[in-house]
Amino acid sequence: MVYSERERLSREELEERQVERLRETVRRAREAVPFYAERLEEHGVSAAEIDSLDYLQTLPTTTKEDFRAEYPDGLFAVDWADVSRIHASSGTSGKPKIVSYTDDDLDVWAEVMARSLVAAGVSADDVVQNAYGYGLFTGGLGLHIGLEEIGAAVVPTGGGGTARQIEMLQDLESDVLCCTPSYCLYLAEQAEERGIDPRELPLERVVIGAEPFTDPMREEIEAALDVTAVDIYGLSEIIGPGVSIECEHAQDGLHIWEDHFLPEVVDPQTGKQLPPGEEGELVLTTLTKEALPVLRYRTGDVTALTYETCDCGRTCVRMDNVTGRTDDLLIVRGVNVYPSRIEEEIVAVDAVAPHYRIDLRRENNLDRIELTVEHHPSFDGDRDALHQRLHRRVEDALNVSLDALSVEPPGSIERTEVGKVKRVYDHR
Ligand code: DLL
Repeated sequence: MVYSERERLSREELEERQVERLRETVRRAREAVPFYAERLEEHGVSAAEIDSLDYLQTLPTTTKEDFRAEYPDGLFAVDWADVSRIHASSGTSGKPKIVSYTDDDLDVWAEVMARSLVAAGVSADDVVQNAYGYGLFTGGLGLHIGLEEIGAAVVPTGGGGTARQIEMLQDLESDVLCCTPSYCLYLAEQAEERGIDPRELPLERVVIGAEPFTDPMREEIEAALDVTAVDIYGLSEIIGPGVSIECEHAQDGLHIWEDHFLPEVVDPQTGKQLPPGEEGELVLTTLTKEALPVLRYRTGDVTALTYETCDCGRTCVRMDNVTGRTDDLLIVRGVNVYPSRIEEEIVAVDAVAPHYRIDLRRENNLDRIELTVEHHPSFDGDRDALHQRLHRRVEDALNVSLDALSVEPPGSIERTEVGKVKRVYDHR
């Protein structure tokens, strides 16, 4: 089932629409945002010339540093009188990125979120518990607006308050839970601690996103709660959740709502566009945003695109599940280490729980990498043998030796109840 027939436009019709909208977005950015007027002038771009998507490559990019430099409202293309909503996304340091929406932008958000939820298999008959944080974070209100649009019964629990979350899941017999993947696992664990079998909860599906996770981690979630876990992706700078989502039908890549968000994948070093199928940094251009048009935003998220039509019949491009960011790369004694590779190895070992922590330190000018994991509550085998097996697995996968591996009892690693999980602690 699709929410809108626009999800099945022919590629020709879709591209025609994209070119028209790109031209309009560039015109708007140039007229209303001094930052873009200057950049577009430098790049010698005139909106009127845009007659194909090839033109995209000649446009300037936008980075998170640009958002910071233009804080709070330098990138807005409308007056405050026309702004209906503000959200913000905080990074690890400095001022947050402030993003704005007009009434029409909120309508677009409702539409792309409705398309996303329907693709995920959520319907008007469902009771949906939304455990993404409400407030400046786009997760809570973003999911909420889409759930209202499709007519589901929303239970707006927001982030945290785990005892209450479990109680609501049971008493209201929620069919769907929306939250981060790490919180999903935490909820399952907490249910078990309270003597409730998480697999017996009435949930049928979970809509997880807002932080990277690997496929083995998803399988772990599906098994823990006996649900289908659907991956939803988005970012505040572009709109929030609802940029793309997997369809429940195929669960094979995330459909990008391309008539609103135009994607490219580029080489993170050179910034050059890469062909479909090649992994690189996702770059997004908004095609319909009024309050905050964004040209070629360097998301920092690593993915690849495929233009083959999905089994579900949707024609829009799909992106791979995002398991990491360009800035996630850890360099340990000169060797590249991706946390997602470590995650895959940990989750593949049955006796180990899907919680981990990576600590990086520098001692005597040498990098140290330390990994902490937990064994499963049900594990009562030989801890030393488990330690050795895991040590070997992780080292083989990483090409760098682990300076310390500790296998701790269940519950030892701090859980994230609200917001996004932090797994890497770089003390260097
Ligand atoms: O996290 C929006 C969102 C809310 C998406 C709820 C999905 C569900 P920001 O706080 O601006 O917005 O963070 C955006 O989070 O650039 C990615 O690095 C990461 N991210 C978001 N969704 C996924 C996902 C929201 N499904 C940043 N997989 C993005 C991996 C994700 N990473």
